Amino acid sequence: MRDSRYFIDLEQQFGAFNYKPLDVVLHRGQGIWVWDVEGHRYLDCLAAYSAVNQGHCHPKILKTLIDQAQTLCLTSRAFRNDQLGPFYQEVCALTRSHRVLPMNSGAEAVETVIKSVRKWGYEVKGIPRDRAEVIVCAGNFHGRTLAIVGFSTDPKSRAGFGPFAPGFTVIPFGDAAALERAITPHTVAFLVEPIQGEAGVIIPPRGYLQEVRRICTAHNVVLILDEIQTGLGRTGRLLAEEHEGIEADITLVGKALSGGFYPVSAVLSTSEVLGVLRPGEHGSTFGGNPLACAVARTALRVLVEEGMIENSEKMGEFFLAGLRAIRSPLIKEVRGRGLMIGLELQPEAGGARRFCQALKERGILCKDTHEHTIRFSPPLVIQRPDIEWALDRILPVFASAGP
Ligand code: IF1
Repeated sequence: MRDSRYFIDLEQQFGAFNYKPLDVVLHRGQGIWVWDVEGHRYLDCLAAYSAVNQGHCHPKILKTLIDQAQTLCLTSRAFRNDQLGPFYQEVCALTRSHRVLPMNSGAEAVETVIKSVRKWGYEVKGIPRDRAEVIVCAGNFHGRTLAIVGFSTDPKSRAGFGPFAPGFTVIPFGDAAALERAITPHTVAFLVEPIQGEAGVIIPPRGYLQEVRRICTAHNVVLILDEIQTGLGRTGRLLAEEHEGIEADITLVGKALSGGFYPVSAVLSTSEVLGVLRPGEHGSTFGGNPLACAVARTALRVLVEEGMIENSEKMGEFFLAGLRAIRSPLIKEVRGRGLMIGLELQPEAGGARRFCQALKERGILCKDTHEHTIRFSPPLVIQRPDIEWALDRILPVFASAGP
C-alpha cells in the first residue's frame, strides 16, 4: 500500500505549483465523509467548494452516470441528443428561467455571459461598438480565465498575467449607491456574487440585492448573479437571490449542478439576453453533452427530492449557533447563511491555515481563505449528530492558546 508521502512526492516532482493543498491524500468518499490513503476518516467541511452539495458519490447520481456512460457520452453540438432538451426543461422549471446555455466549468459560464451581454448591449441597448462596460465588485471571485482575472482585485489572481481585456468597472461590494453612481450609458451589466465566497463569506447588508435589482431595472442594466457557489441549496435556498425575493436577469450555476461528478455549468436567463447569440458565435465541445445533462438532471432531482435545501437551512442555523457559542479570544466573527459559513479569526491569531491543519489532525477538513477566515461548507446531507461531532472537535482547536 502506497502511503501519503508517496503521492505527495509525485505531485511535487511532476506537478505545477499552482496549489498548496493540505497534506491529506484522499482515496474514497461517501456522503459527508472522505478517507485518506492510510484509511483515516474525515468530515469534509469544504465539499469541493460546494460542488458536492449532494454528498460524495451520491448513489442515484452515480447510477445515472454509469447508465448514461454505457449509453452515450458525447455527441458534440453538431448533432442533437436526447438528454439536452429534458435538462433544459427541468432546469428552467426549477429556477423559473426561460433559456439555458450549458457549459462545463464555472469560469466558462462567466465568459459566456460576458460575451452575451456585450452583444446584447450592441444589438439591443444600442451601445456603440466595443464600448460596452460591465460593472463588477471589489473582492470578486468568478474564475481563472484571462478576462475574469483581469477584473479581479486580488493581486494573487491577476499579477503577472496581463495585458487584460478592457470594459470592466470595479465598485465596492455591498454598496448599492456605488452601483448607481458607476452606471454610464455604456453599462450593459452588473455581475455580482450574492455572497462573496473567496473574499471570506462576505454577506452584503440586508436589502442590498433588492436595491441592486431596482437600480438595474431602472437603468436597463442586466443583473447577473454568479450563483456558482451560493446556488443549488448552499445558503438554505435553491438560489441565494430568494433570500431577498428578487430575480436576476441571468443566473450562473455550476459546481453542484453535477453533484461533483463532472464539470457542468449553465447560464440561465430570464431575459432576452441569450437570444442574441446566433449559430457559430459561441460553443463548447463538451457543453450540453448527454452525460453531463443526465448527471445534472439527477443532481438537481436529488437536491430537491431528498430535502437537501431545507436541511441546509436547518443545519446551517445549528452549525452557525454552535460555532458562535465558542468562547475564544481568537475568533473575531462567525457569519453565514445556510451551510455557507465563515469563521474569521483575529489578525493576531496567526492565520487560518494552521487552524485548518489542526482541524485536519482531528478529522475535519476545511479550507482557509484570505489569510484569516476558515470556511465551513459541508455537503448539504449533514445531520445534527455529525455537526455535534464536529463541534466537539472544533472547540479545543480554538482554546485560548490556539493549535
Ligand atoms: C479554485 C474560491 C471557492 C466561484 C464563483 C465562478 C467560479 C468559482 C463564485 C469558477 C470557483 C472555486 C475555484 C477554486 C477555488 C474556488 C473558490 F475559493 F476561489 F473562491 F469555491 F470558494 N464563480 N470557485 O466560487 O468556477 O471555473 O472553478 O468551475 O481552486 O480556483 P470554476
